[in-house]
Amino acid sequence: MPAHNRSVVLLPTQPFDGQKPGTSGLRKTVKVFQQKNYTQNFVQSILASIGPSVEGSTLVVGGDGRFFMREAADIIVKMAAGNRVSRLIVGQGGFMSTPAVSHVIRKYKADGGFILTASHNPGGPDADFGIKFNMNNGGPAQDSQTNLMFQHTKTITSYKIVPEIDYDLDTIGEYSCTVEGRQFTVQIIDPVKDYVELMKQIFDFKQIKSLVGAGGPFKVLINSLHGATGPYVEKIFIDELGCPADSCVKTNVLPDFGGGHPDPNLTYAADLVEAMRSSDYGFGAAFDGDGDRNMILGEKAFFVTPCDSLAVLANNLDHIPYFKKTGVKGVARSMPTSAAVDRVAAKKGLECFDTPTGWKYFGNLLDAGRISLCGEESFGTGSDHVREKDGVWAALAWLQILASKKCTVESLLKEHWKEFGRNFFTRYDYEGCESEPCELMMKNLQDYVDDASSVGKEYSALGKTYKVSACDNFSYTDPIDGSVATKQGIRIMFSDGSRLVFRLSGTGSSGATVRLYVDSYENDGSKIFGSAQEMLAPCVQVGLEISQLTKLTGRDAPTVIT
Ligand code: VG1
Ligand code: CO
Repeated sequence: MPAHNRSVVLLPTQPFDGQKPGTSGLRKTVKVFQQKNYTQNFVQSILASIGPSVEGSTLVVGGDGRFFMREAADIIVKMAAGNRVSRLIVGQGGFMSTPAVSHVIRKYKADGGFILTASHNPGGPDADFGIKFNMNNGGPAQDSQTNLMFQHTKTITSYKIVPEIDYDLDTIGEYSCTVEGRQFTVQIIDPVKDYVELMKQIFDFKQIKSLVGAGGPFKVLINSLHGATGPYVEKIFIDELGCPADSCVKTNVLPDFGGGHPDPNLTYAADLVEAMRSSDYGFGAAFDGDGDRNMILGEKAFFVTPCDSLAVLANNLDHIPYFKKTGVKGVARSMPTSAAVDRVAAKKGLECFDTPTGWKYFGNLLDAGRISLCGEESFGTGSDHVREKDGVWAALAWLQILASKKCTVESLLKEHWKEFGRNFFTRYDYEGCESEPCELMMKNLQDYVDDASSVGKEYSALGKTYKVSACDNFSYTDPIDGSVATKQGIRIMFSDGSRLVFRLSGTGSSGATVRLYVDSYENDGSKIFGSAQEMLAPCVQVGLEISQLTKLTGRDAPTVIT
């Protein structure tokens, strides 16, 4: 029998405002999480949302290495004990990437898991922290669950904790004690091993190695942006696939991500773009803080938009051993993502779904076996192997296809455009705006879509004229459980097939971030290889005109263009 019999302590607390989980978990500045009882309140509310089955449950804990992760992991260990959880499976040091947590929940049949991350948001004492909770399918808690959490944060009066638990976060092993007569175990595991095994089951590593291993035809450059993929990338690309050690950079996980934004796009992963441009790498990839996002680049930094990446993968899944076994079911994309993948689905006779922004909306479709592949324009790509988007998986999927088809990134994409036409896409982000004018802008846009006379209106910019053919605020009914999500983004469609989408971000820690998404389809062979920014510039102008964005936010240029 374990030596100590610990007691649960009930500590009084008071609600904090604003503990409402957003697109993906609760994200606030570290300073906010460090307030007395702030983290405890939210953790207690998550545990309470599970209901009576929290007693005797097994939960997973992992985080992306950012500042405050270890403190939060320790709070969760002690509060899980206080709430009669039986077993916690914790990544060594509190560390595990988001897709790896999803896999570990599924593999060990846990009842859910905490992910300590603010994902692509910066880290450090003056930056962001976050807590996500995933369910027993390994996927993000759905709206009904996060609503329960939020309700609880508004009425909380106390939380349960065992102030002393003997365990060593940094040493792999099992630590058991007795809490009020019941056994409580903290199991510290290698955060990388299970995930690497999974990747080896999904892909043919030997074939990828023949492409990228020492002496192979392709040099790769993988950039972890000092985020959670670092240890996974080193193990997979260097140890398993035999890439030279210097082909993986920024793989040391830093609590502040080296001061940068761990967000794999052309702005925040500019060093990857630069290195690819000035050298002879055949493939480049970068991942975000918690390892679920990816950016794919070809030779000379040829950029693959996430929308196109999804479509190309959908068209070539049969080159990946996993899908040879499971077959390819349907596909899904978030609404703002371009319809490039829809064209592949149509050709292959696959079901295709259009869901709201956020991975949680793919969960039911994946669980029901309706889709094999899904993705978002925000650099998220994944499949039914886990219930999160998965950056390293996406890079391996691309490499497998390139190795199997013996082609380059650019030639694969250009062939794709020739066959299907091209969905040009761009996203403008206006980060850190004041909330009030942004809310006003969204209200005005709501009035615009409610106004019957909007359809038929014409706008001209840069020599092009657009006529509104339809507009709405996107709402989604889940085909599996019938749940409804409303107001998921203003859509303005034009008669030439172009589209504007407006949303406010749900992942920021303060203020507001406006996202303006623009896409159009082109099938004219003389235009499909043109520049997306040039192609979409007139439509962007129209978007700015309709929304009055510049006037309302005071911003004449976006923070990031994707
Ligand atoms: C953003 C993206 C969304 C993504 C979410 C979480 O949400 O647009 O597609 O699922 O981040 O990604 P929002 O509400 O800010 O637009 V991650 O990698 O930050 O967990
Ligand atoms: Co992320």
